[in-house]
Amino acid sequence: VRIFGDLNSGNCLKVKYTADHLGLRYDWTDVDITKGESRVAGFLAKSPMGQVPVVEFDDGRCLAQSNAIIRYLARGSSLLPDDAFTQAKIDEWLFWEQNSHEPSIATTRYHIVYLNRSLEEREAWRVARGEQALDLMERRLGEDEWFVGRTMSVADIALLAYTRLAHQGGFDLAARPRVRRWISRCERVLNLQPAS
Ligand SMILES: N[C@@H](CCC(=O)N[C@@H](CS)C(=O)NCC(=O)O)C(=O)O
Repeated sequence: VRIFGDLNSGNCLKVKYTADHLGLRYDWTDVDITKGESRVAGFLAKSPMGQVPVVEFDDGRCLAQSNAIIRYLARGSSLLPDDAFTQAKIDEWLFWEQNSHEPSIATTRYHIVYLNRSLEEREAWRVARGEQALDLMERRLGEDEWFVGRTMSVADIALLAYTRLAHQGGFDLAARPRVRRWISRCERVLNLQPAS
């Protein structure tokens, strides 16, 4: 398979973490979104959504949307148990991540890391929603070590990508020890160095 992505993007890193953990062989093609490379005709032919990540399979079929991709790659592995209700609980977190976590935490980081805005320019409503999302994660991790089930699943990978980079958007995890321990737990399993 070929993965089209940007290694600074958490959405793309979700796909890398999943593929690496599963030991999948893939070619990585860098797409520079700051130069609009995901909006050119050749890329739009692979995904009309015009965003990375996109995965192209050997038979030419393409798949976009990070959480759809990791869910598909993980089928048959411990990252996505077969039980239908367990999968639905994983989907709960995947949808929540896209609706309530990524638009606040990832977008705030995007403004700072990609657009070079200052911390003072952060949008208050996104900051408030991001803080709420992190608080909810802290509460959830008071009950269990993983978001769904007794081992790491794609729900953890989807949430990990931008949570471990949240400080780059000015979010402070100091008062969220369970989230910090969960990040370390995920990093150990995925063999990742702590993010700077
Ligand atoms: N919901 C999508 C979001 C993808 C997304 O926002 N990709 C960004 C990078 S993180 C992108 O390609 N931006 C360039 C653009 O929109 O032109 C997913 O989860 O894959």
